[in-house]
Amino acid sequence: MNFNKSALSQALLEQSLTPHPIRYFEAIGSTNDEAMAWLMQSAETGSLVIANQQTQGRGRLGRPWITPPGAALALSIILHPPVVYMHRLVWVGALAVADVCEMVLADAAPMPHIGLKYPNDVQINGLKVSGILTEAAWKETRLLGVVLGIGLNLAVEFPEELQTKATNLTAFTDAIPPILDVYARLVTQILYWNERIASDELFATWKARLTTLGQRVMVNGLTGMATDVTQDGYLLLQTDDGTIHRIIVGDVLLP
Ligand code: BT5
Repeated sequence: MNFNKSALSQALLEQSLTPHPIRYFEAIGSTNDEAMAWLMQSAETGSLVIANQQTQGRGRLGRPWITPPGAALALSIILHPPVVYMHRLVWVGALAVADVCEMVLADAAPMPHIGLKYPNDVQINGLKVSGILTEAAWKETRLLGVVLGIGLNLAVEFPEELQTKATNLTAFTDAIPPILDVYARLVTQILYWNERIASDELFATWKARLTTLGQRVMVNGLTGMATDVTQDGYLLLQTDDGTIHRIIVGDVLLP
């Protein structure tokens, strides 16, 4: 199944996503770059940049994120979280995507497993369906705002090196709703969790969905058991000598 680019336009998105200010692009380098520039011009909370294709999509640490035309969601939303909770925006994005995957796959048989891999992957049956990239803008020590960027694969043809690591929603159902509806649900769920950014509910739901906990993993060069996560976003890793390490945002690998 593919998603025709004619299904998206500035006018249709404005209709579906009222009252959010929107900038839509058929093709763009990175929606996060456009959103960051908009944020610096005082964009309001909830402003959206959406693209049908990204030619320079980015992951963390400058890694590439592929968004071929008409095959995936690519969205950046501008938010203004309290600075003490800004690390939680990754949780907001991940839970919103997980909710959307659950809604879209509600009738899939058998129901695949939707889980989160610390720190920022949404996985279906252990394969990455979505990635999340948050980028903050500061003026000296004042947080001006954050861009929450989300890519969600619908029908991406992956290069060989990703074929055993990545997946699409269309791999699990033939009944994907129109892409405009998927965007609308995603934005609704982002706002739902963003309103709860300070809540125990957000932390507990994120933690409950983390498939990383209870697994033996390798992260930042250390191997051990991922035992817990903390409210401030650390992963607790117990190495074989019994030491508990507090780790922030490394790449978690299975040893
Ligand atoms: C991420 O980085 O997972 C964050 C991706 C964020 C993408 C969104 S799209 C909208 C907004 N605009 C942007 O420019 N970015 C955001 P990281 O954890 O570093 O993972 C990157 C790695 O994922 C790459 O090195 C590849 O191995 C893999 N990858 C690339 N494209 C993928 C895809 N479409 N699906 C699954 N895996 C992919």
